[in-house]
Amino acid sequence: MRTDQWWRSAVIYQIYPRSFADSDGDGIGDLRGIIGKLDYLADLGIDAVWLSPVYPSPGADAGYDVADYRGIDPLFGTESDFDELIAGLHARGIRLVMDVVFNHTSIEHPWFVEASASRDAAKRDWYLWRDARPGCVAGQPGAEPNNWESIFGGPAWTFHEATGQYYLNLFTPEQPDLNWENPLVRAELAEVLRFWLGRGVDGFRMDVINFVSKDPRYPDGRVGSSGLGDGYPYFSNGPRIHEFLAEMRGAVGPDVLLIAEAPGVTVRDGELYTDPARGEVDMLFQFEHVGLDSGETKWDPRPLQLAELVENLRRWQLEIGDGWNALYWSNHDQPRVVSRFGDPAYWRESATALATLLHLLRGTPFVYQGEELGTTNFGFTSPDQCQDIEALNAYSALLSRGLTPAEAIARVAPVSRDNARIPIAWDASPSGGFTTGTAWLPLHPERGLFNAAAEADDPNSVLAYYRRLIALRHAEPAISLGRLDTLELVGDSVVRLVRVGEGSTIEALINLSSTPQQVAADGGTVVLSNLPVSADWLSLAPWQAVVLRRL
Ligand code: TEU
Repeated sequence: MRTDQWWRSAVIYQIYPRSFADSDGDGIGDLRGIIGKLDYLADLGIDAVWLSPVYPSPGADAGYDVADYRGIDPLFGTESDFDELIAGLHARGIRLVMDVVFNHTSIEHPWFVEASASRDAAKRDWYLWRDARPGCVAGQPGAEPNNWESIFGGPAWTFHEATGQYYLNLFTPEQPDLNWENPLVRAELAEVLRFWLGRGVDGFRMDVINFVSKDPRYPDGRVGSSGLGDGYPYFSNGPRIHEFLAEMRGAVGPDVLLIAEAPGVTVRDGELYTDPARGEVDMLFQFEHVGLDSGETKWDPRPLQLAELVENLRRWQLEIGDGWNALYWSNHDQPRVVSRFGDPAYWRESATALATLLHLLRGTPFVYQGEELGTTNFGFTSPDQCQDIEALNAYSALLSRGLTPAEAIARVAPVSRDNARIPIAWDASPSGGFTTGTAWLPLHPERGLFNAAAEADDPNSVLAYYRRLIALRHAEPAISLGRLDTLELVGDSVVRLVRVGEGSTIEALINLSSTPQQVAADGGTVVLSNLPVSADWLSLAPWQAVVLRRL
């Protein structure tokens, strides 16, 4: 059993290092850039930082293709910069969570270099090699061992000419999947966790960790509109996943925070993964609520039904049992929430209303860099403004399906991961105070509106509201530890949420629409609101959120 569960009342801030702050003018954010912003993080009041990968990487998937699990990419700084970062965080009472990408390595990782040298290489079995489909000519289209589609498009198998076999890559061909059936692989990965604990880190966010146990039969999946098969039922939450996770927990001990990123989990899976009695991981990122506004693929948008969103959140709140949710609207893979579930015309109000809903739920809220400033989507008009492999592949696939360039970019722009990855605006200047050079992705055209300098001293800013919201969670055990009593949609667009703790009850009324709404409230003391509260409680302005302590 855990002794210290600090993360239950914590708020965690995600840093995507290449877009946070650039200290050396190369246009790419780095560790010294983060060191320069530690007081900003402390002022925000967050308890921990989750740092997206800073390991050596050729960058096929912006660092999620790791070539050395124990190093720091010189792009981001030196070993001593890392030590200084961790010391600076700890000095401010902020913990550090590293991102570990253990489902796959980079093709440049020495393990893969060795494994691909020959069929009888000592490390051959560290990856998932298979022969061509029986009766097919290896290397020819359709000869892949099965029909699984890669998450970034195209077949999930890459033919390796030199040794005449295929390797599995659920993401890009530059990200070969590791073979977790091999105990040496697992032992080595466990050593990596212990290495970083030795460097002083406090926890790990485990990238697509529920993909590491594959169904050993590798069956074909159901064929979708792309002509390829859906392998999810066979690679996600596979037969040995709980055993593998328990093994990783055993390697780090009970007090290290483990966060699973787990696409495709149901709430029942989530309960098993995060059940404290089982002790596998402490919390979990699931994907159901960020799939409610798309069809078969993320490039097929459909309007969000608020009732569906509220019902989905409610289910994850109530059915996770003794488990624990990681709460998020955004991260480096998701578009900006104001453009997605809010209204850019009311960017301040909708940013703060959505934040209120998320931060009043039971679980650990995550703030993705720039979310606390109210940042909106970029509004991409050309693929030249994007760099993400997923967006660029999707753009080409849409063109080859007969869409015009204008139609294709219109489908990609609202959901491209680049929306989250454009640099943070620290001020309104042309470089946004992000770099003295040329930023690796374009700066936001509206950085005059949402930048840290403009918001820092403005009591009505989104940033100031996030500070109050985070402080409220720390001050109010009903929010951090209490149970969820009610989460419901009142009328078409007001969310009512009630949290009950020992000796106190907190209620929130949140208008998630751009029209005024009438509500009936039981009354209480206002502890937080993003807009002036009407004297009679009865009217909520567009995107108004009111948090009350019940009498
Ligand atoms: O993402 C896992 C994942 O399946 C999705 O979030 C996916 O990246 C995308 O959003 C689908 O539209 C993790 C990382 O967060 C992501 O950045 C990596 O690209 C991916 O794993 C591979 O490591």
